[in-house]
This record gives sequence, structure tokens and C-alpha cells, in this order.
Amino acid sequence: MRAALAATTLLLALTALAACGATPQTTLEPTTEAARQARDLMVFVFWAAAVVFVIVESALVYILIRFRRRPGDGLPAQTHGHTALEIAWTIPPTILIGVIAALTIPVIFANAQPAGADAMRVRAIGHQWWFEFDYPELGVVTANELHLPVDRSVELQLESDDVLHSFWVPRLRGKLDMVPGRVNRFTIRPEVTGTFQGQCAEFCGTAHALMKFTVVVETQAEFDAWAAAQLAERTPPSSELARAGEEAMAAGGCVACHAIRGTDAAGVLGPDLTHVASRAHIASGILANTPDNMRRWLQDPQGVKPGNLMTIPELTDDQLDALTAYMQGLT
Ligand code: HEC
Ligand SMILES: [Cu+2]
Repeated sequence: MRAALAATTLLLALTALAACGATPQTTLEPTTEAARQARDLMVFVFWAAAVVFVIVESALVYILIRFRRRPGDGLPAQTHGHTALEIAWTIPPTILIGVIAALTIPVIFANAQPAGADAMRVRAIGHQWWFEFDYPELGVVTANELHLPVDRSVELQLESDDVLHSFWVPRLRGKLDMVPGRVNRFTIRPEVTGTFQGQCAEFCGTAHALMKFTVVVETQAEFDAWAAAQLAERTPPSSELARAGEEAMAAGGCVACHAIRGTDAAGVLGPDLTHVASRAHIASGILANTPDNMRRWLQDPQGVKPGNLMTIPELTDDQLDALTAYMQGLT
């Protein structure tokens, strides 16, 4: 019996601790002012709630034991109304709620400030089930990997091409919905370089849980080099196999849904593939961009990411090899 209890406790503790390893999507390690403010409010509300919990539960347990019914007890004294008690459970909670409001409201207003004129503008468009990033001032269009220069404000214009999505990079900022037919705006000012993980945070259909993206925060020089490379047309195929891949794009129907600048492919239903090889992941963050994974994706997109909108006829081994080589060359 005691061994079973110990085993259960250990198992529960391990389960709880298992969540404490890598936490790329934690709100508890903010890296921007806005994310820090949100974390601080959350921590304050958590401890306030903890104190309230302890007071209320202690009173409850005390009363249950102290005033429990004993054998021979008659009907207890009946009271109607108790001014002191009523004040005690009205005034302190009102003060506490008031303090929370006083701390929260200025943060809401500070976070709703429009971005300054020097901010860079990026459109982030939610699609079932991937993210498009469009830099109108630079002419760059990419997918699932948002590059931002460090220490510069960015105004994100959040849009949706189909249903509700939500843009969430916990270490950079709280979430905001992407609503069809309207533009929601918020500002992010990254303070540290690195890669941050984001996730769609509004249920949007079958592949919602597999709709991830990354934000790469880099120095201005790295960002400029990245943007210049993205602006270029596709790198022409450098091998016979890759050239066969470019030809298979039309035969495989890929051109209907994907754009590759410098070729006839100009579809818009799927991500722009002009520089697909420059991205660390494919299929909106769920697969590392390796030749094996690329081949797997092209062989069976529905098996890899059930429900996604890439439906293609089965490709032959030759076509798969050629298309994989071609994709890997689109740096
Ligand atoms: C019916 C439209 C459609 C067709 C046809 C299509 N795709 Fe796609 N493709 C998509 C969509 C939509 C996605 C995004 C899937 C997701 O992440 O949910 C995608 C994703 C991809 C990706 C991953 C891109 C990234 O950055 O995540 C690659 C690579 C790709 N397609 C290559 C191809 C090739 C090669 C063909 C032709 C054999 C093809 N696609 C045909 C719609 C299509
Ligand atoms: Cu979603």
C-alpha cells in the first residue's frame, strides 16, 4: 500500500516535471518590454489569487471542523445578516480588483500605442494552415519564418485569408487574433537576437495544432543580407536532376498553388517557394527542412500533416528525386 502510494507520487511528480524541459513557447521568459509587462501582471495576479485561496480555504476548513455537528446538537442559533462579515467580504475584494485594474489598464493602453513612423511594417497573413509574411516596404514575401532586425519596432498587420487564426509568439508578445476582413495591428520591438517559436492560437480547423512558425531576430546587417537574398529570383537549377525537377513542377500541378519567381509558377494557395531552401522548416514549422523530410512531404503531404490543403497526385520515385533536388536548390 505504502509502496503503491510512493510509486504514484513519484509518477505524478515526474509527469509534472516532464513539462519543465525545453519550453520554447513559455510566457515566463519574456524578451521584450511588452512580454515582460504581461508576465509581471500574470505573476502579480497569481500571487494575489494564491493569498486569497489560502485565506478562504483556511477559513473554510476551520469552520468545517470547529462548527461541525456533534451528537446531541440541536438547531444552531439562527442569524439574519451580519454587517461585519458582509463588509469583510465586499471591501477587501473590491480593493484587490481595483489594484489589479490600476496595474492592468496602463499596460493595455501602452500596448495599444500605434507604432512610430520609423517602424518597419510587416503583413502577417493566416492561411489554413500556414503563415505568410509580406514586407511591403521591401517587396519580400515569405512563409512560416519571420525575420526581424533586433532593436527596431515592427508593426505587424495581422490578417486572415480564410478563417480566424491567432498570432502568438509567447516570448515576444501576447496573442492577437487574425480576423478575416479586418486588419489588427500590434507592435513588437525585439531586444535579443535568436529564434523564437510561434503558434496559431485560435482553433482554425483540422491542422490547427500543426500551424507553427518561427521568428528569427537578427542584427540589422544579417537582416539586410537576408532581405536582399529573398528579393532575388530563384537560383536556376544547377544539376540535371534539379532541372528535371523544375520541369516536373508543371507536370505535377505544383504551379497552380505555388509561386517561384523567375519561372512560370505563380500560384498563391500555398507558400511562395522561391527561396524555400533558405528556411529551417517546411509545412509551417513541423518538419526540419532536410532532403529526407522534403521527399517525405512531397510523397505524402496528407500523411505528414493530415487535412492540409496540398492535395497532389501520387508522384513517381523519379519525380520525387527530381523535385526534392530542385527544392533543395532554391536557396
Ligand atoms: C492544391 C494546391 C497545391 C498543390 C497542387 C501543391 N501544393 Fe505544395 N503546398 C500547398 C499548401 C496549401 C501548402 C502549405 C501546407 C501547410 O503547411 O499547411 C504547401 C506546402 C508545400 C511545401 C512546403 C513549403 C513550406 O515552406 O512550408 C512545399 C515544398 C511544396 N508545397 C511543394 C509542392 C510541390 C513540389 C508540388 C507539386 C508536386 C506542390 N507543392 C503542389 C498547396 C499545394
Ligand atoms: Cu489555428
